[in-house]
Amino acid sequence: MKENNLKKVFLTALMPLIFLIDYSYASEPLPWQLGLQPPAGSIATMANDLHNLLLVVITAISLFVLFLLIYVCVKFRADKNPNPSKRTHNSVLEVLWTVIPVLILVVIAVPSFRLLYYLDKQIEPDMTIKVTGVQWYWNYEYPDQNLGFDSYMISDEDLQPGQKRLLDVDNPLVLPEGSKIKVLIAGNDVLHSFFVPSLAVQEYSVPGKLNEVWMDIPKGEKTYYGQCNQICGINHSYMPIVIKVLTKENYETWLKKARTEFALLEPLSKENLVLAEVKN
Ligand SMILES: [Cu+2]
Repeated sequence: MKENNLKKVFLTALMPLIFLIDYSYASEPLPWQLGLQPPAGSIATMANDLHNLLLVVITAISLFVLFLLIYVCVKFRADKNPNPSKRTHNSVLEVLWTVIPVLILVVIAVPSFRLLYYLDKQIEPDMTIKVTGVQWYWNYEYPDQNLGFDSYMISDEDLQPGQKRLLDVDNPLVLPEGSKIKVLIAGNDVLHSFFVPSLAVQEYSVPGKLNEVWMDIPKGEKTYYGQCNQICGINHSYMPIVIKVLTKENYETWLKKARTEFALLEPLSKENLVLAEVKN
């Protein structure tokens, strides 16, 4: 009995370690997860670095303000200061508390703008994908291949062993590894949002408007999970995003199969693509 308890304590103590091990490979949210999902690709790496910098800055500022408050409460408490000071200003202090925050903002602004312009820059894409948000699923189109399909979440009753509840879908978006993907995002009915945290990609899907973003897909076969993150109605939480990244060879094999399975009857309207060109 005692031994059993010891075993339990030992295993419980090991639990965080198990999460840590799992965490390093994850591209989806995990129980008890702390921090962001591990970054994949250049965009996510830059976003992660900025997040880590901000975390240091905000922690230092919070601790400093907390220290000042405690210091003031203790040093200038009423029973120690029967005749309170009548001082109204101190020039040196006023200059300091203006200049130092400005310097902090400049330090934050540099990597922040760098990331913003990196996201906005015109890339030479390896391929283009069109994503349409629909109540409540995603539609993916490959304009260059003239194929397209819907991607629905797998409901609880159809879930196979190993599939992730509320995250896995019937037809994931399949992409080749080590590629830059231009993503055109449209909306069919209401606002949705295409959000894949581990790739640091988020763009609104707006009816009547074509948004554009790009994804930097790193090398290696992996599945990235995301979700619609714009409240879009009753089944908002049931339209996950799954991006399955394959090696170039496996992607070609998939493409061959997809061409017969998901071929569009008529060529995809070039209207949207022309729109995107005009925007550029
Ligand atoms: Cu949605």
